Amino acid sequence: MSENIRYQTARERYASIGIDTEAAIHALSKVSISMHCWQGDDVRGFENAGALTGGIQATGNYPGAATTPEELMQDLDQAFSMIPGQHRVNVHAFYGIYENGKPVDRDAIRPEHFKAWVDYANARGLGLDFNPTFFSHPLAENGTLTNPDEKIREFWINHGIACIRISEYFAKETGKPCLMNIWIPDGMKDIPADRLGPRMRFLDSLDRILGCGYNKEQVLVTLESKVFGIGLESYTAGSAEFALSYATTRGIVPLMDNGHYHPTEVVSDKISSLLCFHPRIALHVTRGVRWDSDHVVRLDDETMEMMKEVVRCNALDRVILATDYFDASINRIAAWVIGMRSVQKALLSALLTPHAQLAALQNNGDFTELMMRQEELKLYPMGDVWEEFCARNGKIGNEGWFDAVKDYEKNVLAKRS
Ligand code: RNT
Ligand code: ZN
Repeated sequence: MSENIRYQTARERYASIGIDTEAAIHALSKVSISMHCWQGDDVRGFENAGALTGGIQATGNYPGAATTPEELMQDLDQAFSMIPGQHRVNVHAFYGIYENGKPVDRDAIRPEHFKAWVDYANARGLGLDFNPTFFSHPLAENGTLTNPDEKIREFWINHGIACIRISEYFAKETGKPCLMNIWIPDGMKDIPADRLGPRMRFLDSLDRILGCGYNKEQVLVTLESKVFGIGLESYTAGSAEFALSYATTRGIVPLMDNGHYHPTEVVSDKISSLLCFHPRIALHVTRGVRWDSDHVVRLDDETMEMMKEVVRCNALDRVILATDYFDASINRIAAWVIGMRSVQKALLSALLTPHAQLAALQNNGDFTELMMRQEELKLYPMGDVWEEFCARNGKIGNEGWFDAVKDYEKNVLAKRS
């Protein structure tokens, strides 16, 4: 039990509205978030780092990006040392580690190219998730799983199957299920002449990937939709309707990235709809500013509302959480830490909300009191509970963590070429 006086006061304060802060801290300790490895190197990967394509962009020139597996893993360690809790690492297929540094092509990647990631994760008790990489490749220029050229489409189908094998390997070696997320950028800059054709090819490609036969308990395949990409403004084959219908009919897990909808649409409103029909859903938590800009996640209204939905739908074990953003304009370690901690703070805020009481007000039509309570709750002492949660996890719960980032920047990042 804690001696911390501020925490004890906060605990009493929350108890007065029926909230058990101990239960909240306990629940938060159990939430594992899949942290995306690609914040550390601006989505470059370990192949020969050509341009980032696929309609996504990491803007900024902050010094110190990781350029080798050793650097990226060292940076991940640094970030995890400031993030409370036990999490997972989300790896993309172009982060394989090859003999003599010579990459094999995407259709030929094998588990052995990812052994270093397994060793990394196992030495730290982390889980591993995986993603086929359908971008930043010469054969992705005219589409991947929708490509009208059957040979190229097959190349990408084989990439998808290779990734399922690697995901199985991750699950087996870590002893934890591996989520494998499929996202393709395929689309059109300008008005298409055929919208159905690419979608039917996408559907067929997905069926062929999933048809390879795999252990569905060990590998959770998710499909991520999108509304548009840079240079792909007019048409996206894997739209929301396509992805959700596909996931529903094939029994895979739908994945919503909150940057992938029209700017006034909110994922917080979509979570409960999907939970009515899907045993599990997955989220990429990001922050779009005017567009799918993948800014670092902050403790903003929508992040809090999304996590509130997860908690009040009693779905912490049904919603699989991952971060997905890439900011190259600030210290990348800090970007990871701020984003992950923001998701956790949003979860804590949700866990410290008397959902049943508020729902009763809604059901009774007491909308005035509902609004009043929702507003008053905002100034409850959540920060004191957060600091306690961090302390119990051996982490600093306030701005104090940033000193280590500055030291690391001076001693490690600044020395990189
Ligand atoms: C792109 C998608 C996708 C990627 C990663 C790198 O808009 O959000 O999830 O960010 O796969
Ligand atoms: Zn995403």
